Amino acid sequence: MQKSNELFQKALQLMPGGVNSPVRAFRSVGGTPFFTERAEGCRLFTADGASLIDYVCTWGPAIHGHNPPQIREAVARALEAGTSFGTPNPYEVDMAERIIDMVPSIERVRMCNSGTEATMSAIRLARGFTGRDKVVKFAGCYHGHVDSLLVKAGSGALTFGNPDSAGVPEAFARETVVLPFNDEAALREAFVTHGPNIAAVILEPYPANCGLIPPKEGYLQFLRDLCTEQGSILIFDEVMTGFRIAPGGVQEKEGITPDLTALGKIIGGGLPVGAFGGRADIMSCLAPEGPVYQAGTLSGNPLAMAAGIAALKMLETPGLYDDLASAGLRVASALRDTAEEKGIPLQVPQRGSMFAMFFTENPVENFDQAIASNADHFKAIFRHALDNGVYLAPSAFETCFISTTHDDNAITRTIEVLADAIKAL
Ligand code: KE4
Repeated sequence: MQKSNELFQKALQLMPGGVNSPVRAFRSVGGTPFFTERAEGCRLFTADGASLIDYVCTWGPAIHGHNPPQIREAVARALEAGTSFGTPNPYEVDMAERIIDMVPSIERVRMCNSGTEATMSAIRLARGFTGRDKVVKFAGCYHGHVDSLLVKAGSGALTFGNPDSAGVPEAFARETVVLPFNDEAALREAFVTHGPNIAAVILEPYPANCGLIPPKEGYLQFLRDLCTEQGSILIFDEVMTGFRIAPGGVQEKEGITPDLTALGKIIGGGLPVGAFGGRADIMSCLAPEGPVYQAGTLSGNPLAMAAGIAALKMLETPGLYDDLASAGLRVASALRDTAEEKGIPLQVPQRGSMFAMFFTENPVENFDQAIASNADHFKAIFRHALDNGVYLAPSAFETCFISTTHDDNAITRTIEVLADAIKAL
């Protein structure tokens, strides 16, 4: 790791934590990060010549693996015409049409440059549309570094948010009500207390930023019905799950129609992107049609659109989602079986090509249960895997992703390495 270490020492002098995004610093798993020089298919190739089977997939976008020729060629073609125009361009129309066709609830859409921008804008839109101020979120759900969403519950079923980051004024946090996920009583109580002032409820429909926590049977429908009853906007943050769980995301899989959806990651094909969209009557409140302002210098950038359009086209491959889900189930089942043989309490929630590991006795249903799991065991698994050529998400509170390029050899090797890691605990 000599070259990576040298680069990291230099990076530490230049960038806070030596990174451009905190989780990459390996602070929660120990050690220092490797530097990647090239990525191809399911593998990262490090500055020190190592080759790693990658389950981070650049945090979700690389559903087709790294550097697929279809995306590379689409970007190269777009690049011939220039990098950015600052005017409407044909790619934006193509992208908007595809998103509206693929995501059941989206009638109109706005492109932006990150998932954070998408959720931030959806919240502002919901507040502008309803004239209400409060927003309900769930402990453990991450929606990007939006001031008003960087808050999490104290203890107890219902609390005012306390800032989870310096720099977030108490006044902002007070407008955020943080609840435990999968708890219908807490939701009902929040609406009894704040109902007429709740602009929106925002959630990851499959929370995947605290490991992976599937919703209980009926919970999403309960949320939908309560928001309808109370006139609050239901926002699905599908930045991660959109186009990953199904072409139309979790909302297609579960048959739930949110009012607004935030998107990102896969629709950029690896380039910076975000999008939000939903009911036409809500979206018509957005400038320049309506009073809710939102903008972006590079929103709808032709290179990002070209990459994303290529990625969306590739999702039309017959059997793609079934194959991804089979691979996810194969890994999850193998890990469960090994842990059971070894007598290690391990939960491996898996949805499609997403899986996580919680070292704990019982299925995890909320954030408090997630953080009670054995993070030291996860760190040991992470380290053993990395030392043996398998790169898992560098935190117990992230989710792993499988791509269409994780072939049988890669999955078989991964299962061998992770089984050895579990046996060594
Ligand atoms: P970005 O602003 O990072 O593009 O998207 C924020 C975001 C919003 N919503 C969900 C459900 C997300 O998962 C994310 C970003 N995900 C994290 C990791 N789980 C990105 C990695 C990072 O922060 O470096």
